[in-house]
Formats: sequence, structure tokens, C-alpha cells
Amino acid sequence: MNTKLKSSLALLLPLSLVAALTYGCSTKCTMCGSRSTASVPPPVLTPLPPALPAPASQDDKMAWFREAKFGLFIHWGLYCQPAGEWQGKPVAGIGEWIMNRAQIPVSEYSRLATTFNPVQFDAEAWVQMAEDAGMKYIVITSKHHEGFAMYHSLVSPYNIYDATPFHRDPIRELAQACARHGIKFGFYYSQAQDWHEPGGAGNTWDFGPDDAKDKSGAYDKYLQTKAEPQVRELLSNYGPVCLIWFDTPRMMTKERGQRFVDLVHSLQPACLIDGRLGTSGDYVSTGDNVIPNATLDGDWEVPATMNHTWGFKKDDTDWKAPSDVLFKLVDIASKGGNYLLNVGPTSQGIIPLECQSNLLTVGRWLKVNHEAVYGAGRSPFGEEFGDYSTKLKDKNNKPLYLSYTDWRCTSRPGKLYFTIFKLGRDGFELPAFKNEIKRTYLLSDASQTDIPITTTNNVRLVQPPRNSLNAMANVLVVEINGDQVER
Ligand code: FHN
Repeated sequence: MNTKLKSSLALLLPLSLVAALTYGCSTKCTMCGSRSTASVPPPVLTPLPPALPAPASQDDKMAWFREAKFGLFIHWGLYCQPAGEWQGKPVAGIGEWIMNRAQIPVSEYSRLATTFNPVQFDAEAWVQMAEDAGMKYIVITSKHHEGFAMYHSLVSPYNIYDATPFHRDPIRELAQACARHGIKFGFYYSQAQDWHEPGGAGNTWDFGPDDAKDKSGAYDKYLQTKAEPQVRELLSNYGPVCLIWFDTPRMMTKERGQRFVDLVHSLQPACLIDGRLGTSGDYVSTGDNVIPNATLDGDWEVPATMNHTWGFKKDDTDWKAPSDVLFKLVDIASKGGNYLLNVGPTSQGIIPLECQSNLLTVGRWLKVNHEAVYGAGRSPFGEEFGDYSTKLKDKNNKPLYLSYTDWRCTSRPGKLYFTIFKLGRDGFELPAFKNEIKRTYLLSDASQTDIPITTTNNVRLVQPPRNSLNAMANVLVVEINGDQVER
């Protein structure tokens, strides 16, 4: 659908319906009411670009990641079919852990493959959605802990191409769509946990305790005959891989981890390794949904959910609002990190529509205000993040950290971007700094009309014109003399 038609529709229809029409719609979709069952024909496969050459330095290697700031995480596997329910009963916890939580034997769980047929999967629509949401890279589960490969693996027949009626390789289709859209593409790969394999970590209900697998050599056998060869396949057959997202490094000794590092470096030296391999990677992954309280040096990323699960669960529609997603994105960027935000597509191959619609609202804001986010530097301040309560305690009986949410600051040499989420009646109070101010304007104002600053008792207030403000947030650009802020 062309952009003009999309924006006229957006004025007339609810956003989730616009998303449905643009990015595909599910069978009997409860969010948009559509009853479409049409399957999406597979794309014609064309050659993928070659892997990238070795970067000259670590800074060169990290350059795209530092610029990107916002990525799409996709958890998609067999678990989206039970979608949080087993034998008619809800199973508590995150959706992709259902096999573990309900202790489902391999013999039963693997039967899910025989009915997995996501005929509405449309790689082009997913990638278009990510692009329109302002996301610069996509990381998809090529194999999660359940052990099922979501690509055509020659290493194990337990994969989407060989074991399902779908008989397609969605990872190949996504790689192609990403290359077309200039979106970076990477893989989540569960290197240690594999609940399908006798030697993989995690499945104690079928195969006994993990330490016995370690001692008997079964774990190493699993690593050498499945995990390592599959990582080799992923890095050999899908074009340039921007990063590999390893996870839950159980029993991952230095030596075992190093084998993965060597493999990645030998096949795609430009491919980043996340922080959960078990040996140090190219950047730090924070805990799930954990946003640091202050700026952090180095390269890092926050993996986060849009609701309370990674894999699709039919009863979890508690989507983060666009304003919440936007705040978290700018908060993380201002502290120096990236936001890798997850969606869990359904067994039909649809990203839930309300979730899409919320992401697209953020994308529209970013279209106007991108300069404050992509490639922008950390906040030179810090007082905006929050403070420890003098009264309240957290669960460890330490003073509770109270986050402030009024504004965040990102920066470039000579420029400060104050993203204001709550504008006080008297305007925005600039934090104290010594540099002379050259110009002040709203990033959304194409004419960059200067906004005067009033100073009373050393307090500088900026009052942006109220008639043109965005309800979620507005970016005040302050151009200063000198590259760095002096306080
Ligand atoms: O166990 C996984 C979980 O299913 C999900 O993939 C998250 C994403 O960060 N990682 C693990 C838990 O931290």
C-alpha cells in the first residue's frame, strides 16, 4: 500500500485496522474484526548479498549498532501454537517456556510441528512494519530452547522446512526482505538449552539432570553435533548476519564459549556476539526488561517485551502503550544503550495488530524526531533519571530508586536534545550548564523558529508554543558553544 493512501486511511480508520490492511491480518482477528483466511504466497527467492568483510577496528564493527538504537526482537517457534494453554488449561509463565513449565515430553511436544502452518506469514509485511516503526535491525529466534529450528537446517530434521506442512524457510524469506529494506538481520540461537535433545541443557523431565549430561559427554556431543553446526549454517546461508544473540549460557565454560566465538569470527567477522554466550561478547545484554538507572559506558542493549511474554500467548494483550515504548526508547538512548523490543507472532504468522499499531505510532514520532535518537550520544546530565527514596525500601531493603519521567537528554557535539515528556505550566526548566546557548527550537519545527529563554534567579525557562505540541513528547534542541557540556 502506498504511503499517501496509508496516511489518508489513518485519518479515517482505527490504527489497528490500518495496520491490518497494510501489514497483514489474521484469521478471525479479535483486534480488527477481519475474518480473512487468505494465505500469502511465498516470495520468489533471489540471491542474498555476501557476508561483510572484516571490520578494521572494534569501533568500525560497532558503528551500525551505535547508530541503530532501536531493534525488533521476534520470538517465533512451535510454542506460538499452544499459545499459553496445554490440554485446555492455561500454563503460567512466558509462552515460549510452555514445554518446560508443563513438562511436556518430547514425543508429545514435537507433534506440534505436524500442524504448524503459518500461511499468513509475509516476510515483506514484517520487515515493512519494523521499518515503519523506526527499527533498524531485526533479531529472530532461529532456534529457541524448545530445540526447533525455524529455518531449513540440514543438521536436524526438527525444523520448519522438513517437519511442518508449511515447508518453507521463513528465515530465508526474512533475510531477503531485510536486504531489500536495508534493515540489519540477526539471529537468536539458544546454544545451551535444547529441550529436544538428550544432551541439550534444560530438559530434565525426559533426559535427567544437566550435570549428568555434562559429565557423560552428552552435552559436548550436543554442542558439536547440533548447536555448532547449526550456527555454522546460519552464518553460511543467510547473507550478512549483523549479530548472533546467544542466551542462557548453562554449562557454557570458557572453552565451549570460545568455540562459538571462533566459529562466528571465522565465518562472519563483522557479526556481533551479544552478551549472553558465556564468554564476553561485543556488547552487554542487560537483564530482560532491565533498564539501568543511569548512563552506562560501553555498548549495551536492553531486550524487552511489548507485553509480559516473548512467545505469543493468547491471553496476554497487555501491550505497552506507544508513549511508554517511546519513553523507554529515549530513556535507554539517553543512557547510551539500544532497545531490542520483542513481538511474538501467532501460529498464522501474524504479529498481533494492536502491538503493531502501537509500534507504528512510535515510528511516526521517530520520522519527525529521529535526530534525537539514532546515533545520538548519552546525556551529559543525570539528575533527570531519578533518585533514591529517603523513606521507601526495595525488596532487598535498600532505598527504593524512584525514576523521574519528565525529560531525557541525548546529545551530539554542540547540540543537546531535550525530549520533554511532561511540560510544566511555566515551561521547561533547563538544567544548569555554563556553555553559551546559540539557538533553541523544536525539532518538529521545520523552520527552526528560535524559542526565547527567560531567566529568573538563574533559572532558565523555555516555553515552546503550545499549539503545535505532540501529545507524547517534544524535542527541544539547544545549540551550544563548544562540543561538550560544561557544568
Ligand atoms: O529463557 C529466555 C526467554 O525465553 C527469552 O528468550 C529471553 C529473552 O531475553 N531470554 C531468556 C531469559 O532471559
